[in-house]
Amino acid sequence: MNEKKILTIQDISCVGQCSLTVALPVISAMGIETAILPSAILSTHTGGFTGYTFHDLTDDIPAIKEHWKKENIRFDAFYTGYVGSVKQLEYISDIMDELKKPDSIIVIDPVMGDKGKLYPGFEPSFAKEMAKMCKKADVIVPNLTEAAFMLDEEYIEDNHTEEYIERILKKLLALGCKNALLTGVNLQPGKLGIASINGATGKISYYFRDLINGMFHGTGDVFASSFAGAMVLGKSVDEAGKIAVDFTVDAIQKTINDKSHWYGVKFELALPGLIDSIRK
Ligand code: PXL
Repeated sequence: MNEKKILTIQDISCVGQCSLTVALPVISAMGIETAILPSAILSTHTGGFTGYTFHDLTDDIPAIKEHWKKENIRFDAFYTGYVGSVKQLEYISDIMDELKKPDSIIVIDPVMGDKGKLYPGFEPSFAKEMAKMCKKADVIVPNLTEAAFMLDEEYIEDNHTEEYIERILKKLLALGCKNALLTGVNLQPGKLGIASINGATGKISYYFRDLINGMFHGTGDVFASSFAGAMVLGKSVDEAGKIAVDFTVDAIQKTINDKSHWYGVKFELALPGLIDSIRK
C-alpha cells in the first residue's frame, strides 16, 4: 500500500473558488487522500466581495492536533495556504513537527498578497513570521508580491530581468527551505511562467506559457494545490511546476469568455486534463 495522505491547512471561503474549495477537490482528483484543517471560515474570499463574514479558527487548532495525536494520525505531506494569524503559524509549525513522518513533504504557499499589495487584514509583520516558517519547507511557492514582502525586496510587476529573478530565488532559498519556486515571472514580452531553484544543486529552471491578460482570482491556489498533489505523487519540482502551470492556464482558458465569472476560475472543467497529465 503506498497511497499517500496529505493535510492541507487554509481557510474555507464558502463561495469564491479559492483555498480549501480548490485544494480538496483538486488533490482528491489526483488520487491522494486529502485531510483538511480550516484556518478560518469566510462567507466569500476577500478579493472583490464586500461585507464578507470571517470566523477565525485559531483557538480550535491545538485541540484538533491533540486529538489527531491520540488517534496516532500522521501525514505524508503538508500543504499550507491562506493562514489568518501569526498565532496560527506557530500552531501549524507544531502540527508539522508532531504529526509528520520521517520523509513527509512540506509545501508552503505563503499566501498574503498579489500585484504588489497585501490582502485585506495582512500586515508586513506577518510576512516576516511567514518567512521564518519557510525554513521547514521542501518547497515554497510564493508569487513575486509575497517574495518581495518576505525578503524586503523591490516588487517589480513585469519585464523582469534574469538577474532580478535569480537574486530573489537565492534569497528565498536562504530562508532555509530546500527548494523555492516563484510564480508570475515575465522575462519575455507575451510570456508568463515560473522560475525555480533547486537547493541541492543550485540549478535554476524556468517554464513559460503565453500570457493571458487579466486578473484571475484563485489561480495561486489552483497552481499550488495541483503542484502539491504532483509533489506527493513523486514528481520533481520542475515536473510538478509544469503540470501546475498547464492546469492553471487550462482553467483560465475555460473561464475567460464568461465575464460574469469574475471571482474565480472554472478549474473543475480542467480536472480531466490534470488527471491525464499526471499519468505521463
Ligand atoms: O486565493 C487566496 C485567498 C485565500 N483565502 C482568502 C482570500 C484569498 C485571496 O484573496 O481572500 C480568504
